[in-house]
Amino acid sequence: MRTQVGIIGAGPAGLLLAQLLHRQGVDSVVLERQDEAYVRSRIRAGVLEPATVEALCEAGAGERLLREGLVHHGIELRFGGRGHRIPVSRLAGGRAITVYGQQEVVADLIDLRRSVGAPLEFGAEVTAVAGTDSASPVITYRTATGEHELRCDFIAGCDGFHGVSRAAVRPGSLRTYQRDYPYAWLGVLAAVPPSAEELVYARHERGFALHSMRSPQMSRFYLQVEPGTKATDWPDERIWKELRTRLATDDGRRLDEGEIVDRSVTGMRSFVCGEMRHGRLLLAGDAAHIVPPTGAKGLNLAVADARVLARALTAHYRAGDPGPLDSYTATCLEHIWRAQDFSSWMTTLLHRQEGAAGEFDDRAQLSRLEYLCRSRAAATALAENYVGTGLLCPA
Ligand code: FAS
Ligand code: PHB
Repeated sequence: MRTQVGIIGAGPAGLLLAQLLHRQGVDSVVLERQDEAYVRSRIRAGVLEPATVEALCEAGAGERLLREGLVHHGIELRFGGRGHRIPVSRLAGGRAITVYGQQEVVADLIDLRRSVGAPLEFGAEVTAVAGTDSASPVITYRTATGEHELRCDFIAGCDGFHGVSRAAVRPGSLRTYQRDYPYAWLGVLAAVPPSAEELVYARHERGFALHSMRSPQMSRFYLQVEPGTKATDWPDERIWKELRTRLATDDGRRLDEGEIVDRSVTGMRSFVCGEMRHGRLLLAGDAAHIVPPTGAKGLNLAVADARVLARALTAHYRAGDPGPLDSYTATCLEHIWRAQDFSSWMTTLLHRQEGAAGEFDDRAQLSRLEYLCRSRAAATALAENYVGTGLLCPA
C-alpha cells in the first residue's frame, strides 16, 4: 500500500490529524494496534481547553461535544477544611473549559473517520519504521492476516509514550528532558451524580484528591497514591473512605457514593523530546511529551500538536511551502513547555511529599494556596494557564 501520510496510533493525536488532513485533501492511513472496542472504552482525560473545542469543531467532530460537554467557568481549591473558588472565566478573558471524556472525543473522531470512508485499521500493530531519511519511508505492520508494508511520503508517530516511532529515532540523536514524581494517581469512575458543580482540587495532609466528572450521572475521582500501587490494592470501601477524608470540609459538604465502574493507576512524569521532526518522521502527542495529569494538559497538547502538524503538511502539499514543517518542533515546543511548567507547578502545589523536605514544602504549599485565594494576579496566572494560554492559536 501507499499513502501520503502514514499515521501510527488512533488516539486523539492520530485521529484528529487524519481528519484535519482529510479536510485539506491530503490522504492518510491510520494504523492502530488495539481493537476498536478497547480504544473506544479507554478512560483517560476529561478537561478540554477552548482551543481543543475549536480544533474539534474545525475538524467536524464538535456536534455531540457542544451538545453534551459540560461548560465550566471555575474550579475550587480545597485545603484546610475550606473551599476557595477560582473564577477561571472571569480572570481569563471569558474563556471556559469543557468537561467531556477523552473516550467521547475518540469515539466522535472514529465515527467521523468511518463516515468519510477513509482508511482506519484496528488490530494493526506497527513493528518497524524505516527510511525516514528518504523521501519514501516505510511502515511495517502486522495484522491477523500477516505482515504488511505501507509506503508513505511522511510518517506521523502518534503512538503514545510507549510506541515504536520515538524508538525508531537514531539512538543518541534525541535530546530529551525528564522529571519524575514520587507519587502516582488512582483514577476512579463512579456511576453517581457529582457532589460538586465544578472540579475540586484538594490538598490534604494524607495526599491530593480531585473530584471531577463526566456527565450529570457520572463522577470521576483521583487519589494520590504511592508509585507502584495496584488498582486491586484499593477496594471500594477504602476508596470512598479516603475520598471522604481528603475532600472533607468544615461545613460538612456531602460526598455521594455509588457503583465504581472503573479504577486504574497512572504513573507521573514530565517528559519532552527536544526534536519532534526526524527526516520524514514527525512525532505528535504523548509520543513526543508527557505531563503529570494534574494540569489537565495531556489531551490538549496532543490536539495542539495535531493542529500544527496538519497545517504544516497541508502547506507542504498545497503550497509546496517547507517552512511550517521546518519550524514544526519550534512551534510546538512553545505550547509544550508552557503546559509542562504549569502541570509541574499544579502538581507540586497540591501533592503531599513525604520526608524531611516535606515539612518545608508543606508550609510553602499552604502559603502558595493562600496567596492564590487572596491575590487576583496569582489567581489570574492560574486561570490563564488552566484554559490554555493560546500562544499557538492567537484570537
Ligand atoms: P494515546 O496514547 O492516546 O494514543 C496512542 C495510540 O497509539 C494508542 O491507541 C495505542 O494503542 C497506539 N499504539 C501504540 N503503539 C502502537 C503500535 N506499535 N502500532 C499501532 N498503534 C500503536 N491527560 C489529561 O489531560 N488528564 C487525565 O486525567 C489523563 N489521564 C490519563 C490516564 C492514563 C492511564 C493515561 C495513559 C494517560 C492519561 N492522560 C491524561 C494523558 C492522555 O490523555 C494523553 O495525553 C492522550 O491520550 C495523548 O493522546 P495521543 O498522543 O493520541 O496518545
Ligand atoms: C479528569 O476529569 O479526568 C481530569 C480533570 C482535571 C484534571 C485531570 C483529570 O486536572
